[in-house]
Amino acid sequence: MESGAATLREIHSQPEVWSRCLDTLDKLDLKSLFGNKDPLTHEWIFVGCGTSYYLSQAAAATFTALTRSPARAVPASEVLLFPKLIFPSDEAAYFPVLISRSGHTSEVLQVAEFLRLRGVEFLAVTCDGNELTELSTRLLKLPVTEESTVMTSSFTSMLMALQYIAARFARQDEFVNALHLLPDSLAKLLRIYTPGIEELAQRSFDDVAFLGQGPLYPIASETALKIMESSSSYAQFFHTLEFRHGPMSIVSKKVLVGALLSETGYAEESAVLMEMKSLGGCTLAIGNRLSSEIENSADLAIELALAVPELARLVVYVVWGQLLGCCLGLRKGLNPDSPRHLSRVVTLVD
Ligand code: F1P
Repeated sequence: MESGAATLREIHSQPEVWSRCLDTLDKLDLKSLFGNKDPLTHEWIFVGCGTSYYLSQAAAATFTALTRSPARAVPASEVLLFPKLIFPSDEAAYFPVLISRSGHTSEVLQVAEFLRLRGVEFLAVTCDGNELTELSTRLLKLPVTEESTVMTSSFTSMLMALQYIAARFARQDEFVNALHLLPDSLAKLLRIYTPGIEELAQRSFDDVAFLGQGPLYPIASETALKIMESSSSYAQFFHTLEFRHGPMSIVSKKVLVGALLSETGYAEESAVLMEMKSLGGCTLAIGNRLSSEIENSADLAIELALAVPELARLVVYVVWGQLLGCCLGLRKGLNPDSPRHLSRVVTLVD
């Protein structure tokens, strides 16, 4: 198979995959998954590794915003190494959500065993299934199959599913309706902006920094990870306004600064991107509505123009970094389908 073919196919398949997942969710008896684990009475703690950890962060932000009950996200390793930091109280009611595309990642399985030994029920969210499906009676398995090592459609589908659930808890049917608009919107945006991403990937960068605030911070993190994984390039991620506090010293014409611009913080966040452009950086702007100054100054500007709530846009923001990482890897003569040093699942031998 041609280098990167599986990864590119899976990135471009997301409109159809999202439609299929939404159909599955519409038919699900969500109550059977959660019973009395209402976010109003239980602290939901999302747990994952790598891409699935950033997914956890975006899911926790969504739950907190929609249900107005604080939710957290932690890497699986933190539960194993510092359990008292994660579960400080013996009396509090926690509801962990373990997220793993493969359902085979050692750290996640070890967390599942840790919880079972303590009688803590949890929800398992997966695509492939494997051992994780045997460890919990509460299971959300999505109809997503990926061949490639890096997670793309599995990331967006599992995040969308968790957003769907949060909206149901919050009784926000208009949010659920908004999610149903995304497959068609993404298909159109991919037709419009794929050439621009492919062109940007022809340039070589010494460093890449992706910026995001609020629920877009985990999306910026995942974007940088996609670029690291798919192209073996150096990429970093920061809260947008934090970039001024030191990291911006890296900016030059060989540095790409990508900003995932929110609606809430647009004025402050776009000012950072304009400053990085004035320092000579190469800039990529992704936002729902872009001002003319950003449109005219950015090396590539992607305007999503989605008529959906801000939180429902998260999965569309990440697609451009998935594509850019894959195109950068191909331009470097690598094969993003099997990235250097990486395996599809991280298994730790005892
Ligand atoms: C988690 C993970 C991915 C990473 C790579 C190896 O997998 O670390 O985040 O991109 O694919 O596995 P999973 O637990 O979600 O299967």
